Amino acid sequence: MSAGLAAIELVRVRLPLKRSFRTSFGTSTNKECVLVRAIGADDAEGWGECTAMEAPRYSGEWNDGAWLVLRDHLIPATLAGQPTGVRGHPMAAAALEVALTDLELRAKGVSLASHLGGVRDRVPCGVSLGIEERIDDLLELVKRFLDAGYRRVKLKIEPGHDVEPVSAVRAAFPEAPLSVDANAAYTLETSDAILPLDDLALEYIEQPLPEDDLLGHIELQRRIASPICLDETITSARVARGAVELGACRIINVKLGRVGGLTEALRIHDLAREARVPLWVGGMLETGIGRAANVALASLPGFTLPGDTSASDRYFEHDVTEPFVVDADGMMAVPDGPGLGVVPVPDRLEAAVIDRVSVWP
Ligand code: SMG
Ligand code: MG
Repeated sequence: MSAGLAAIELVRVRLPLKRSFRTSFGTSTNKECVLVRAIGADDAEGWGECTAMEAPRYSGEWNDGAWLVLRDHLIPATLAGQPTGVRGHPMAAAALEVALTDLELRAKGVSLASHLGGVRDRVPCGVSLGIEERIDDLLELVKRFLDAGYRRVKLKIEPGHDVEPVSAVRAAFPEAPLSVDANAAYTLETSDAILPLDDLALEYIEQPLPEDDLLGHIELQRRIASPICLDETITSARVARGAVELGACRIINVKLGRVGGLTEALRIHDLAREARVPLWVGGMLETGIGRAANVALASLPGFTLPGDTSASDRYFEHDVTEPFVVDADGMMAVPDGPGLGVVPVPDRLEAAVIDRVSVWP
């Protein structure tokens, strides 16, 4: 992979979020992440985005750790043409893999979507809404995004903010495609509190229990009719196979970062498709760089459900790329240019940069 690589740069960016985003594990007011820029011998570029956040709360990765493992381990090994030997750090590894793939595909003039085997030029979009203190604010947000055409609205829940707000949304929008996401906030024992959600015709209940509780999810899935969708639990194709075969979930959320990159995401795609388990592409509040990769992945045939692939303006006043938009029918165009099909807009990127470092061979 090192052929034609002159250097790899890490660029840390911070973008204010238009509205703070609260989940069961914390509140984000800014999007801060590490972008990877692979530089070819001829000054060609390839970009990737690390989906870790500022603190290790969604998973064990976080931006400072990603910066160091990329700078001191993943990138030096890659520039030397050696296997990295790194365990863990899937989000950091995925960002590097996407940047190298983008560089390579740009040289060939092939889009990431067609390289991966995409079959759609537009993908259906959902939106994920954070926990709101006031139910009226939540109802107003749900209305805004349904009116904008979004094809599924996901509501974040946690103990104390679950059955009541979700029932209110269901009552106000009887036909809307709704789901919930607990980000692992319950245990099998405390999950009795969310059993009433089973009567609200949800598309799925996402990650109710801790990521390592496969047995708990199997048991809970036996008790409820709504499909369980796993997110945090699905860290590899091997885990996905176990979860599907044992009945721990009926739907899978695929995130490139969480599973360690494109190669592993394709393995999960293929096995889930064979097992007839519907997939959708998750989100980590990505900038346009990460979003481009997500949307390319969502163009594959197994991704039949709307993803957390929302428009740039749902998150940011100014993205680092040209904004991604959702059309009135809830669909987003898959970039068809070479590689990711998008690049950072120089002055937008500069406005967001908070740190950078280059690593040479
Ligand atoms: O990208 O629109 C987005 C956010 C989607 O809810 C979302 N992501 O567990 O699925 C999830 C969360 C993880 C990140 S919360 C900041
Ligand atoms: Mg989730």
